[in-house]
Amino acid sequence: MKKFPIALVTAVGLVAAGCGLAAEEVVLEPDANREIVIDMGEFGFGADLIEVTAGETVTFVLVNNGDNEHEFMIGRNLQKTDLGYPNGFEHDFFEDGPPLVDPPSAGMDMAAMAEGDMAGMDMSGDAASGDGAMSDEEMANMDNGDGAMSDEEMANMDNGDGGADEGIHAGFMVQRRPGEVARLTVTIPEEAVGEWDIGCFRGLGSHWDAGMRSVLMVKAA
Ligand SMILES: [Cu+2]
Repeated sequence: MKKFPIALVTAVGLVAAGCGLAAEEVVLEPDANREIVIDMGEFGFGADLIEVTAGETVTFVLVNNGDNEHEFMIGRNLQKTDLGYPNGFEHDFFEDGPPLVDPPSAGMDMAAMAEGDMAGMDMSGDAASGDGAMSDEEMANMDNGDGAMSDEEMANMDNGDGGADEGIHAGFMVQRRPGEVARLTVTIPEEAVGEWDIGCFRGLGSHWDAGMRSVLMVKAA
């Protein structure tokens, strides 16, 4: 008999906590057009939970309503650089093949790039300007005269995962500048049933640390 009141109190507490969570939690599901509109900004995706069903084809409409460039990645097992910056997922949701992205230039497969497959890359930028010569100013900037890198620079270079630079992560990502939109369409694989993380790792992982993450729940059909 002594245990009964205690059990009752616990149950009431759980119910109350459950109600609080339900009121605050933003859960998104595909709409009638099979679209899920994701509000990217500082710092989040506008949803605590995104629910999809295995076998269905959905389109994530990724809208950057923020003031910074953001990215959208899905995976499991958070990965960090040697310096401790979160920089992607060990298991990429799209590792069996990239999704359809519109515009295609918004999508980047960092794993494919690491393997030397540059075919999908947009090389129309500076690299193609091809004048083959540096200006005097560029030469002056390179020769900063101390002849050595700082320890910090060395540490950043030697992180063992191919670079600590902004945006260098394993896996597939969609990147959007402020005001830009991209559409990512994917048929959810049957074997993807379960829980996944969605994240942005910009700013050396600071976006993730600031809460720019969400959960993707894949339900069985
Ligand atoms: Cu971000």
